[in-house]
Amino acid sequence: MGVERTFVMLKPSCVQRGFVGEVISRFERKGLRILQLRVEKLSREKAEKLYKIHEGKPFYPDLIRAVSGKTVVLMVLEGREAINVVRRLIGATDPAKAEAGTIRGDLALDITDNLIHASDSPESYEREHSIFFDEEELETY
Ligand code: 3AN
Repeated sequence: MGVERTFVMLKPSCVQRGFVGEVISRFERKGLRILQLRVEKLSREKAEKLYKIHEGKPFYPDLIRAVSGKTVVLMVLEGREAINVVRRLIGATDPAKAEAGTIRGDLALDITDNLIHASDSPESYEREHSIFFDEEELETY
């Protein structure tokens, strides 16, 4: 696998608990490059687009409520096997089961508000980053 890009959203709880710097630092220390980074109040419309695949699941209403109208940090990261690397750094979806040393393993406990979202495949990356960023906005260096 070569160089990839991935989309990451730091959820409202990550911002509110003051972990933005810590999380970005973990990505940078790993060697990932930040191609885009923005702070935004997430509209309900964009939240529903981002989590469209979960529509109809029991946790969907809580998930949308937890992120809509609240401040999030959006970013595109680049690096070798970035999609899998970022998911491993983040840890399992359920923070109670996430390995110690991962972001969720170290900093989260609640499954609905598990601090971070990251793309799980190249197809998800394409779909998700285009909700928030224009291709020409992505820096390269
Ligand atoms: P991940 O965030 O690890 O990619 P997904 O994409 O399966 O996990 O789930 C998206 C979000 O939906 C999770 N970050 C979490 O907030 C919520 N979620 C997933 N599974 C559950 C569940 N069983 N109960 C409550 N919330 C869930």
